[in-house]
Amino acid sequence: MLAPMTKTLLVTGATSGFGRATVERFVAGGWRAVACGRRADRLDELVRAHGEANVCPCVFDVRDEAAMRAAIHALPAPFDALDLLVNNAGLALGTAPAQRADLAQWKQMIDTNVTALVTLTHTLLPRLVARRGAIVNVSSIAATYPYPGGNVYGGTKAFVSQLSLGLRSDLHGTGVRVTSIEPGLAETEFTLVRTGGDRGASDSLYAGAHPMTGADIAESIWWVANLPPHLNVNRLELMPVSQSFAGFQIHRQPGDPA
Ligand code: NDP
Ligand code: 8X3
Repeated sequence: MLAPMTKTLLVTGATSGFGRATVERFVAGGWRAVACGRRADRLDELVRAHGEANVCPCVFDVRDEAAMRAAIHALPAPFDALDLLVNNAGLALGTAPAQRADLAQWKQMIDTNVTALVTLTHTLLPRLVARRGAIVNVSSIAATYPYPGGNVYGGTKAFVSQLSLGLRSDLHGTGVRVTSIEPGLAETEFTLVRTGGDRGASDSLYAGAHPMTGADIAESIWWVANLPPHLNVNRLELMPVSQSFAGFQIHRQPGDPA
């Protein structure tokens, strides 16, 4: 009997949260992983834990197109034969209402969550088409449900969700699968980053909520990627049971007639 071929995935944002858990889940399942991020020490930890044959560190800032291209170009065999791209690197910055938001933070979210994601996808598409591979884009419930202070973050994730559907259309007939994963509350470094390092704010958001974990999201990515090749999950929305929907807000003017 022929041994099953080892597949390779590339995960952005592999130094933390969903990305790190995804690398760990896929390596445990027999894949090899290209693990990307800016914090080289964390990528080295992954290599030490799982071995050089299974994890290839790839250090670059996703917003730096030249660095990204150089890093992808330098991938050694067999890590250059990609079967799956997980576009996971991303962030939210701030929770201020639009009228008080910091424009630099808005631009950083757009540069990271949108521009870098499309640049890397465009770069890797020929390889993915050649191997009838797959793309998993990490979007968010914020793509669909607005909330106060979500403004540009939600906008970037709506882009990611809609781009995923558009890619499905364009890749029709190529065998390449595309999925948008849309998680809600999950405990990672996400809130620490969003609040500029406010550990108290992060801890109190998750306290008592039994949020999802990186491992939960990694498991859903694993499931999507390992379905039979004739099946495509277009979008997958996940929340912890503790999270659900609230109503619309209504601002009442004191003294206004009914
Ligand atoms: P983390 O903050 O734990 O991880 C974010 C990852 O993105 C890190 O590995 C970080 O790597 C990487 N990253 C951020 N900016 C850059 C950059 N400029 N260049 C390279 N890498 C970058 O958060 P999560 O794991 O929660 O977030 C992963 C994705 O999931 C994001 O897209 C987020 O929007 C999305 N998401 C998160 C949810 C949650 O509740 N946690 C819910 C829904 C979606 P490094 O800093 O080392 O470069
Ligand atoms: C992260 C989930 O609800 O904080 O994308 O926007 S939320």
